[in-house]
Amino acid sequence: KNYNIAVVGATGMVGRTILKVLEERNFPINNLYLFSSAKSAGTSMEFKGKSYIVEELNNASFDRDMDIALFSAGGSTSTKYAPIAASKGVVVIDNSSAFRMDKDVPLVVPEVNESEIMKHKGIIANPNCSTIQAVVALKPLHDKYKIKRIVYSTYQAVSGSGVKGVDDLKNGLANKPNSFYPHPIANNCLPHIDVFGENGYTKEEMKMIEETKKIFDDYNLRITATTVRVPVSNCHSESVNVEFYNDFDLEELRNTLKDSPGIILVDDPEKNLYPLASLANGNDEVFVGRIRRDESVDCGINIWIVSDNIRKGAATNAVQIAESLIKNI
Ligand code: 11C
Repeated sequence: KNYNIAVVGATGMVGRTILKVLEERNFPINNLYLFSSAKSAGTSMEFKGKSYIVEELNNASFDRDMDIALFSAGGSTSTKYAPIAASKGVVVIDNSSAFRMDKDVPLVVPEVNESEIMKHKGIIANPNCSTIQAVVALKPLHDKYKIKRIVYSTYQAVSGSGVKGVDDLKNGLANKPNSFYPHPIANNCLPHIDVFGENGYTKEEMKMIEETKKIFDDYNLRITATTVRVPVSNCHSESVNVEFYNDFDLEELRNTLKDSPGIILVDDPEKNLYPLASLANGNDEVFVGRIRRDESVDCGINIWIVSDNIRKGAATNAVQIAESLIKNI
């Protein structure tokens, strides 16, 4: 069977990558509908050698025979239009943070909690990019050794901010009046992603903390995070300190990661081999390395996790959810 698919936010960085991933993975599509804001409507886009004109999203956009809508147009568009699409029987896979913590909305990374997908009531949420890559790597370890506490420290690429972030890095050192970041991103590390909350944490940090708990369905996990924007174009890197309840054999732990879905182990420091943004770029897997015992606690490790935030962190994860969905509809 082929499916009628809509991509909302088709002209954006993630939207374009969704189209690329749908094409690469030969997703069974019958009709494809592309939507954007008024600003980009009318743009012509290619999919499998055929041209499509992007339509302006409006209240009647979902009045057609559609099976799945992949939304990646920001929180306010999702808040307004995802419920409209869902009310018309279209299953929404939403990339924004609008519905992630809603208890009726599954928050899914297929390698981790695919079975949540079919509990949906019309909307399925794609987690934040920095959360996705972390939970892919941590899931097999949580299953085997039971995680007690996680300390996330991230080194996040400017593509996480979309075109505006990429332009800031390209524009170099000058903090021009129309810059997106509050400080120059070139030659800098900004410990500031999204807005600050009353507890002193940024929204990005709180997303990592709360989304991890929801995806693992484990609200006893103790998690803290510091998220940092770095002058890298694409791919988020993360230093993750994990403490377990149960002891482990380091070699067995390493093999567990190597044999788990969606993970590529790159861990041969003597040959200078460890995950890098330049290695992960353009790939769908989560790269894991620098695995070593945290000698300051009884049962803990430090690991380094890198993945393409636009692909596995957004587009690919959404398409994987769609692939899982069509196995069941
Ligand atoms: C960043 N993680 O790198 C953000 C981008 O909630 O989907 C994605 C924000 C989100 O800036």
